Amino acid sequence: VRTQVAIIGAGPAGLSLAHLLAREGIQSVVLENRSRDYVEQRVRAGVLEQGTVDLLDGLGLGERLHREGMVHNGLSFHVHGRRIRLNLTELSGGRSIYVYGQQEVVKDLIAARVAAGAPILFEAEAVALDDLTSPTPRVRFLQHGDEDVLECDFIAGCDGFHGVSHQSLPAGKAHVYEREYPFAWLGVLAAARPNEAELVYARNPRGFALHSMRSLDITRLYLQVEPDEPLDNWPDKRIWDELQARLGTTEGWSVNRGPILERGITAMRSYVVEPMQFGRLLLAGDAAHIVPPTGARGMNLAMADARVMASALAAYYSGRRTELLERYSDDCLRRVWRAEYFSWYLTTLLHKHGDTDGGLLDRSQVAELDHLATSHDAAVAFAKNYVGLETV
Ligand code: RFL
Ligand code: PHB
Repeated sequence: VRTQVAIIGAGPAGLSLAHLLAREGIQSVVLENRSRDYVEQRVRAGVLEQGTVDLLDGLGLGERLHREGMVHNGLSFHVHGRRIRLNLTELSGGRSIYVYGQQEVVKDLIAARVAAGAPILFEAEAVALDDLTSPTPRVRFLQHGDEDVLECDFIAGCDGFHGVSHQSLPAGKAHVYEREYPFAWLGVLAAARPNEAELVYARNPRGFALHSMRSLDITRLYLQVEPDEPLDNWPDKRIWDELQARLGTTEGWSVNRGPILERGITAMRSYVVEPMQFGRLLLAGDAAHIVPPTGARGMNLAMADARVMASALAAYYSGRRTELLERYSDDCLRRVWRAEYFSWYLTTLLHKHGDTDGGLLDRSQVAELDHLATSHDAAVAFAKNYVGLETV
C-alpha cells in the first residue's frame, strides 16, 4: 500500500488531520489498532475550546456538535464552603467553551471519513516505523495477524502516549520531559441530571472532585484517588458519598445520583517530547505531549497540532516549500508549553498533596483561590487560559 501521509491513530489528532489533509487534496491512510466500536465508545474528554469548534465547523462537521453540545459561559470552584463563580465569557472577552464528548467528536469524524470513502483501517496496529530520514518512510503494521507495509512521504504519529511513534525517535534525537503526579482520577459517567448547567471544581481537604456533564440527563464526575487504587475499592455508594462530601460543601448542593454507566481510573502526568519531529516523522497530540486533565486541554492541543501539521504539509505539496515543516515542532510547542504550565498550575491548585509541609501548600491554595475570586486581573488571566490560548 502507498499513500502520501500515513496517519497512525484514529483519535482526535489523527482523524482531524486526515480531514484537513483531504481538504487540501492530500491523500492519507489512517491506521488504528482498536476496532471502530471501541474508539467510538471510549469515554474521555468533554471540553472543547472555541478554536476546536472552529476547526470542526471549518471542516463542515460541526452540525451535531452545535445541536447536541452545550455552550458554557462560566464555571465555579467550591472551596471551604465557599462558592467562587467565574464568568469565563465576560472575562475572556467573549469566548466560551463547549461540552461535547470526545467520543462524539470521534464518531462524527469517522462517519464523515467513511462516507467520503477515504481509507481508515481498524484493528491495524503499527509495529515499526522505518527509513524515517529517507523520502520514502514506511510503516510496518499488523492486521488480522498478517504483517503489511504502508509506504508514504510522511508519517503522522497520532497514536497517543502508548503508541509506537514517539518510541521510534532515535535515542539522543529528542528530549523527554516527564512528571507523574502522586494521585489519579476516578471518572464516572452516570445517568443522572447535572446539578447545574456548568462545571464545578472542588478543592477539598478530602481531595479534588469535579462535576461535569455530557447532556441534560448524563453527568460526568471525577474524584482524586490514590494512583494505584483498584476500582474495586470504589463501590457505587462510596463514590456518591465521596462526591457529596467534596462537592456538596456549598449549602443546598446535593449531588444528583443515578446508575453509573462507565467508570475508570486515569493516571495523571505531564509529558513533552522535544522536538515533536524527526526526519519524515511528525508527532501530534498525546503522542508528543500529555497534560493532566484538570485544565481540560489535551484534546484541544491534539487538534491544534493537526491544524499546524496540515498547513505545513499543504505548503510542501503545493510548492515543495519546507519552512513550515521545519518549524512544525516549534510552532506547536509554543502553545503546548503554556498549556503544560496552566494544567500543572490548576492541578497543583486544586488537589490534596499529602501532609508533608504542615499545611503550607493547602494555605497557599486557598490564598490563590481567594485571589482569583477578588482580583479582576487574575480572573481575566485565568479565563483566557481556560477558554483556550490564541492560535499560533
Ligand atoms: P488518542 O485519543 O489517545 O488517540 C490515539 C489513537 O491511536 C491508537 N493507537 C494506535 N493505532 C495504531 N497503531 C498503534 N501502534 C497504536 N497505538 C495507539 C489508539 O487506539 C487511539 O485510538 O490521542 P490524540 O488523538 O492525541 O487525542 C488526545 C486526547 O485523547 C486526550 O488528550 C484527551 O482525552 C485528554 N483529556 C481531555 N482533553 C480535553 O481537551 N478536554 C478535556 O475535558 C479532557 N478530559 C482527558 C480528559 C483525558 C482523560 N483520560 C481518560 C486520559 C479526561 C480524562 C479522564
Ligand atoms: C470532562 O467533562 O470530562 C472534563 C471537564 C473538565 C475537565 C476535565 C474533564 O477539566
